[in-house]
Amino acid sequence: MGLKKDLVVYQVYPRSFKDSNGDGIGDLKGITLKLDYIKSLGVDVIWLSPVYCSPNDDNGYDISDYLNINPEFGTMKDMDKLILEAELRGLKIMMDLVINHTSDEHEWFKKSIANDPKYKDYYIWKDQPNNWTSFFGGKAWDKIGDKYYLHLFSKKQPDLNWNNPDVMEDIKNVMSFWLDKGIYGFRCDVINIIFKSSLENGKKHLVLTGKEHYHQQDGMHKILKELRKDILSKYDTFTVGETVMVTPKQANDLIYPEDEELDMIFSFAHMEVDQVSNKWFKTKFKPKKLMKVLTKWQNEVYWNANYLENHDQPRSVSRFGDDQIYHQQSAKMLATLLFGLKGTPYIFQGQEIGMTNCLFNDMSEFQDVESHTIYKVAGKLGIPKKIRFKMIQKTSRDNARTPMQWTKDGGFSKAKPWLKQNSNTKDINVLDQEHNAHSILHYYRKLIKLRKKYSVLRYGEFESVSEKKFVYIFKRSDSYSDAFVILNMSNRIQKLKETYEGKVVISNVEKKIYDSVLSPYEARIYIKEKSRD
Ligand code: TEU
Ligand code: CA
Repeated sequence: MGLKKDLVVYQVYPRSFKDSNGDGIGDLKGITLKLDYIKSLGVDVIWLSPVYCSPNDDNGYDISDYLNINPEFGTMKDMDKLILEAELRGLKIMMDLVINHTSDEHEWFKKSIANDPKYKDYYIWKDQPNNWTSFFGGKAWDKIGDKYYLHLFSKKQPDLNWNNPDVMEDIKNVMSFWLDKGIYGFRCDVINIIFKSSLENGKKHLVLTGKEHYHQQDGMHKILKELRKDILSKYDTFTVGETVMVTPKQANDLIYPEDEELDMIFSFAHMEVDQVSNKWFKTKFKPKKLMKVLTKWQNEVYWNANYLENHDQPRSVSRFGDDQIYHQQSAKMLATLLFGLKGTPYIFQGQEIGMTNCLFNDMSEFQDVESHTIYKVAGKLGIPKKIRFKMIQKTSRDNARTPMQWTKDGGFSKAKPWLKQNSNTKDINVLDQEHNAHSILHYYRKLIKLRKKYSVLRYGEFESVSEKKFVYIFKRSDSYSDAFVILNMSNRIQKLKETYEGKVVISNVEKKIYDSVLSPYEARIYIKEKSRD
């Protein structure tokens, strides 16, 4: 993977980043307008959530044309311009590749319904449904005419049939088309469930039934190897797979040996530490659980894609920090964690200013198809309205999708945005933080600079030093230096038992002397350079 290990990635959710034409929807020109801002963070790669044509049942994750731009976002010319302008600034662009399913409005699906000989087996059709359930809740099958088709997500997202070699050929063409345009690579959506090895009934689980027939199958490895060999290896590319429910062993199988399948994967284990049986049932966050999972993945996985947020997760400061009294402190502590770990750091838009969950007051304020589906399904299970609404409020993906907070009054759009703007934009926004040297924004910039400066932060081996109830300490080391990352993950003062040598290169609390007392949510990184002879 070589120099790819140096890169820092910034995720843009185009719908909510910047609206350039006043229709309330973020767009490509908006992103181009903000490239200097992205560049100023010090990141190297932009991951764009889908910008292809889509009826937006799942905000672009339901693609109706892989080779064209959603008119709401602009034109192909705007895309070419974005790629060019990014390149001029030394930024690379990675696109979202959604190939488990398409939109039901894709030509392929329309032809499949019409029994067109080439397309009739592009999707997964059955006379009778099996018992599989959808990731968004409810049954995974719907009926058109006298046949049922499989959809592991919404019913407007029919699953492609990866047993059909023509599907493979078409997707290869899609990939080459974008790589030829100068795209750097792909974030591969739910890539470890694309291959269905049988359509038998599955084991019943509380939330998901049937996964043993499509999760992490040998056929998936075969597909990834072929895509790598025939397409990706012809270019200089970067790939990260989104892989659900994987173990460290399964993660390694996808990324090692190098250059056969994916460069790295997003796992979810650390996103499950504050839930009971599934993400809708949250419990009190216990930092120790997070430490344990992170340490395990650091120790066992060859190279991690590290993230605390994305467009599917509630905001990290609201979840693992304190979005009220210790907002700034805890957001910076979490940033230190993200950049302290070994692996590639991913920042989700707004995370760098500590954007928080949003207070939604009514179901009608939510846009996300998953939130609405789960609300209905939970209703059928007899869960009372009030409780269901609370679940959605806390966990809805819309928490991450509210418009980017540029200024005190939003600065995202001249019109009413497609999704409610968080009212705390008056206190949490880019402009204010630009002008404040102590802001979360400046702290992120500083962390990125440090990562570039010290090889130990990029390549250093990881070793967990202490996982106390609230204090996480780990060491990174390479032949030049040792680094100690010290994190108080609580809102109370904590005491350090040991002393640490070296210089405090960054901390979220300014102190004359960094002694054994850790303030609430204090974070420090010590670096001690090794003497060389
Ligand atoms: O997400 C896949 C996924 O399994 C979850 O993260 C999902 O968003 C949800 O939390 C399930 O409970 C990817 C995309 O990131 C997501 O936005 C899409 O909706 C989904 O695939 C389908 O394409
Ligand atoms: Ca717009």
